[in-house]
Amino acid sequence: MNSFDLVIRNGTVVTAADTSICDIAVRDGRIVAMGEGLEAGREEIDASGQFVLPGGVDAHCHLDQPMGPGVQMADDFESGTRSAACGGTTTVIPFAAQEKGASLKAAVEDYHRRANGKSCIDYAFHLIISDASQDVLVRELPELIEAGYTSFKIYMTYDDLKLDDRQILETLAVARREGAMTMVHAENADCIAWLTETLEAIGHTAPRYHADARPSIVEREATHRAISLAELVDTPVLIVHVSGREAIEQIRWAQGRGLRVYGETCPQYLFLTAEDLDKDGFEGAKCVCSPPPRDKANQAGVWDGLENGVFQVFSSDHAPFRYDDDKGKKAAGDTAPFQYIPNGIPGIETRLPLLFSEGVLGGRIDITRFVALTATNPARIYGLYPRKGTIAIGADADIAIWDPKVEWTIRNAELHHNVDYTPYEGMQLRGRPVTTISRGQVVWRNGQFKGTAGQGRFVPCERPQPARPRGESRGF
Ligand code: DUC
Ligand code: ZN
Ligand code: ZN
Repeated sequence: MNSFDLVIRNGTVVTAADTSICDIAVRDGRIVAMGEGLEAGREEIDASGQFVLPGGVDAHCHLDQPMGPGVQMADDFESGTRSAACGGTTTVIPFAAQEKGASLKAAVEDYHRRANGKSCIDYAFHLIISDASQDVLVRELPELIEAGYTSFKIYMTYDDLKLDDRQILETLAVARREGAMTMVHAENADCIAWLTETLEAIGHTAPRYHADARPSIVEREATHRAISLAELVDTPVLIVHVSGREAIEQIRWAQGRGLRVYGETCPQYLFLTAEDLDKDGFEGAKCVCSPPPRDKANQAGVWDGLENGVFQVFSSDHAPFRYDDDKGKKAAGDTAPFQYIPNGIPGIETRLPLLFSEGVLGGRIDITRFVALTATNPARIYGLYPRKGTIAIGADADIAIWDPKVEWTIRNAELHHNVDYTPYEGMQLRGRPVTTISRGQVVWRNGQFKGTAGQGRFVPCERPQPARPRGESRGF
């Protein structure tokens, strides 16, 4: 009788630290042996000439997240995780979002109902705290952190989500006491509101003015403020979806001072510019996301940040709204002023291939950094490592096998999400995951999705930092 369920042979196995050519054996969904000439498995995959990478961890994506009236995300957990798997991702961390005035626990329960029986790959949840009431901060949040929801996002903009500085401080203090990780959407709400009204008053309402309403300075100021508030509380903070040089300078400055400040960026800031919002008619709405894509010089700055270590995490920020749909980008009509266009673009399946092609094969980052940015670092920062995000004995057998020789063109018709467009239509890429394995099961092979809805499991997260009880060194 064979002792291994699966053996992957002769691939170039890559972790965040090193590469080596070896075999990997899988039993009961976990990696149980690595070495040369391992004994036969019930199933065998020859990975000669291919890279064997940890499956991607997409630590920032939005799936089936309830939106305001009349707006609906196109991807639920089934279509969203199917699309992720076909792009080499094996773990997603979307958001359970609290509604203002409602319970955070109710949001988590609701989100479990949405994911359960549908997810094709494993998942954890971040929380979104939109109402930092005493009940949420003192009771609900500590209990949820204890139960494995150990990271949360807070917003400095969007009327239905934003916290003021005092509320941010109180929320950061809970993160410090309980050992959680705080993610911050850093844009100055008042600046955006004022600029939006000013633009509207002179009739500048087309999609391209979305970028003018949210210039770099608005992101830079909020990034600096978020860093300062986190420094005051002495707790780590991760600035999400960083779009360009000015915010990067703030993060680098903070890191240089020894603060635990992390940075995340996303494909839209490498591959899109504000010009993509300036298309005929309403087409620019396809690329409306916040912060907005900037210009070529900022793209270069984001590449530099990936190369030189300012960024630790590369996520999709997949926010799936259909274009030609009255619940999607056209929810307020196809001539709606930019501020009524749902924010976000799809990218859960294209995240890894874009960075692999242009970053790794383009010679900008080496493949170990690719693994760090897309799998190992997010798993570490959010408390999933070493179960997720690496290839090691004892880790879950979440693996993506990449063929660096495949050349292909991104076509929305061939992607697996439920969105009717991709902003990357027609881009020519090199390298692609040819096989994706989720806890030992092949879910994507040679262009075919092989997974099943419901095979993905919820994975609770460990605390990313030690809890520091109130009064340990400071009063909070
Ligand atoms: N901005 C966000 O903050 N979230 C979803 C998508 C977007 O563009
Ligand atoms: Zn955000
Ligand atoms: Zn987001």
